[in-house]
Amino acid sequence: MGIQWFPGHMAKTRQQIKRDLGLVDIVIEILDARIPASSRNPDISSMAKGKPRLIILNKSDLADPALTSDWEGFFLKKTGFPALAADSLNGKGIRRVPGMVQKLIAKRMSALALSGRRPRPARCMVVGIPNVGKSYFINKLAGRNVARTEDKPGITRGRQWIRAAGGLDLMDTPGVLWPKFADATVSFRLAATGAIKGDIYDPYDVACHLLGWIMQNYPHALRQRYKITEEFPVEEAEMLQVIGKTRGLLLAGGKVDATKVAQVFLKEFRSGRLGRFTMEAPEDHQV
Ligand SMILES: Nc1nc2c(ncn2[C@@H]2O[C@H](COP(=O)(O)OP(=O)(O)O)[C@@H](O)[C@H]2O)c(=O)[nH]1
Ligand SMILES: [Mg+2]
Repeated sequence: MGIQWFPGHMAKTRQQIKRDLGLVDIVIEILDARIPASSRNPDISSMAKGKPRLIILNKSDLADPALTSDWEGFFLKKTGFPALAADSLNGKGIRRVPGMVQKLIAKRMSALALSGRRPRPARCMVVGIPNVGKSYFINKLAGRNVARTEDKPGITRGRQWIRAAGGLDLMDTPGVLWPKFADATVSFRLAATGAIKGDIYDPYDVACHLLGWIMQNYPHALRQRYKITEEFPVEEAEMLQVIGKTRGLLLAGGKVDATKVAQVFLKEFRSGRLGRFTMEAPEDHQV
């Protein structure tokens, strides 16, 4: 499975983010807790060099809690930046953000105070790949519906600030970074989690691949969800057939509607109904 997709406005967006970074005290980097390595755009580290940073492992409600905790420790150890698990849909973890931000920029703020400036809120820029939850995170932090829910990279206009509790000002437009499709595995993980849209990959391929991965790594989740008691078939495609039958997803004539099963399966995975999964462990990655 390969995904080739390089939007033309990527370079422009990067320039914009670089300019905007000059206006902020700290970067809040949002990652997907299910794929912390694949959802990370490595360019941010060179772009935001020297800036304090807080890493958010968002969608942690969908991720394996033990691995999320491993990732928190890993990021702190390897990058020096603290990582915090959050669920921006329900607001879990969000309350800890202002305190962590203030701590991370305390030195910078006291330097400002020493040079005679008046205290001001901490200016934060939220960055991350599309669909990682930047808008939801901003809205939860600000306590109202302010951030645009659609990503429109490349638009230039005056920057505005959203006042949030705990002495934070958030840049109203998050920095949208494109994921890096480094290899087929990364592309697959981005597709499976829904970071990239369905029109550039085949949902059936992704569902089969994902099914294979879950059969290996979280077999009990499949058994529980689809009430499977017999031994798993070897082939993922056959497994999709089994699920299709138990779900009654049949075409006229009684054959399993494989396309439909693939869609349903992906949806159940992404919504958390199948369970909580993390597709990457820190020990397999360098950050
Ligand atoms: N389960 C879960 N879904 C989330 C979370 N944060 C965002 N979402 C969902 O992810 C999708 C993309 O969120 P959005 O904030 O628009 O992403 P953005 O493109 O980074 O601004 C939306 O459908 C949200 O419902 C989270 O913490 N948990
Ligand atoms: Mg958004």
